[in-house]
Order: sequence, then C-alpha cells, then structure tokens
Amino acid sequence: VGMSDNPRGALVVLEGLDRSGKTSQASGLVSYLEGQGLSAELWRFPDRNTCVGQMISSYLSNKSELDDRTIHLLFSANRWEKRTLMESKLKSGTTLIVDRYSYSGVAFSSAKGLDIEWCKSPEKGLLAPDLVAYLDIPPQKAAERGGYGGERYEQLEFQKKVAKQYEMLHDLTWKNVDACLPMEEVTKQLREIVMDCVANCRKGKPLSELWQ
Ligand code: FDM
Repeated sequence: VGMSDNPRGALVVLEGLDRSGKTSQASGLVSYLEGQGLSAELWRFPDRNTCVGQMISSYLSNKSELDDRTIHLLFSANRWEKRTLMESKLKSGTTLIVDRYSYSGVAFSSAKGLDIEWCKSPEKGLLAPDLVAYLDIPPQKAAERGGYGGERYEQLEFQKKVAKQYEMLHDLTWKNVDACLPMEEVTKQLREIVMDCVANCRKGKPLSELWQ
C-alpha cells in the first residue's frame, strides 16, 4: 500500500488516574482532529457494550464479584474482541483516540498485587499504541477534584498504588503531560504531541504489536 495514497491512522491512547481529565480531553481531541479534516474516532476501554463489557461493568459497580485474575482476563478479552475492527479502522486512515488501554489493564491489576509480567502476557499481540499520553496528576490532587463515583477502584489509597504501577510502564511511546496545568494548556500540549504522532503515521510508521 503506497503511503501517499492510503496513509494509516494513528493509535493514540490516553492514560491516567481517575479524575485526571482523560475523558474530556479525549473527546476534545477527536473534535480537533476532525476540524483539521482528519478522520478520527473516540474509543474507550472497557467497552461496556459487548457481553464481556457487561460482565466488567457489573464487576466495577460492585454488582458481582470476580477473582482478580478472572477480571484481569476479561478486561484483556474486551480489547481482543475489538482488535480486528481496530486494525481495519487504522488501515483505512482513521485515527483512534482511546480512553484507557492495556496500560490501565496492567496498572490496575498489578496494583492489587498480581505479578506485572503475568498481567502483561494476555496483552501481547494487541496493537501497540503509536502514542501513550499520560495525564500526570498526583493521586491526592485527583481526589481533591472530587467526583469519584461509587465504582470499585475509585479510592485514594488504591489510586496511589495504581500511580506507582503506571510508572513502571513507561516506554518509548509514552509521554507525560502535566494534568495539573490549566485545562487549556493541557489541551494545547496534547494537540501538539497527537498531531506529531499522526504525521509520523501518515509518513509510513509501521503498526506494531504490544509487549514483543
Ligand atoms: N480498568 C480499566 C482496569 O482495571 N483494567 C482495564 O484493562 C481497563 C481498561 O476500570 F477504574 C479500570 C480502570 C477504571 C475502570 O473506569 C474503568 P472508566 O471510568 O470507565 O474509565
């Protein structure tokens, strides 16, 4: 496929603690990209619309109990069931802005004490993001923003552990953005790194897979 006639879209993942601003930044990015004449879609994990997603949703809202490894594998399965569609969207030129991905999967499960390598294994072979933008906020600050819902992981002590685990996942595609800056500044920095990433993908950067 010639890179000039059919440039691929970029796989951009936003990660961060609860209340870091991921969700509003993600939808803002999609509108921005569309305004630039680019094809873009907002995705999120867990995708609660599938059967697996409904099991996850019921677990998160404390309506069901699942063993730690079981829920970990369900989160992973929820990404695997979207992999084919993800690849075809990217190849057809659509950029995906994804609110949480495998990094959430590993950070949250390993924060419960599961072995990090065990947590990474089922993610191997999923598409690797071209950019992971981490909205960096101290757990205490995020908690002060309020609005933790009643979901299972929305507690300060647990979020502190998650923050530590996220730190172990930094790789070459990872960029920290200071989420304590004024919102417009966060937006501006995100736009810059995302546009950069989109440009590299258009130039022919190959798609790759997670965690060799
Ligand atoms: N979460 C999310 C995981 O534990 N593993 C995963 O793989 C993913 C994608 O689920 F607490 C956690 C992170 C968060 C919750 O919340 C989902 P939101 O509000 O839908 O992002």
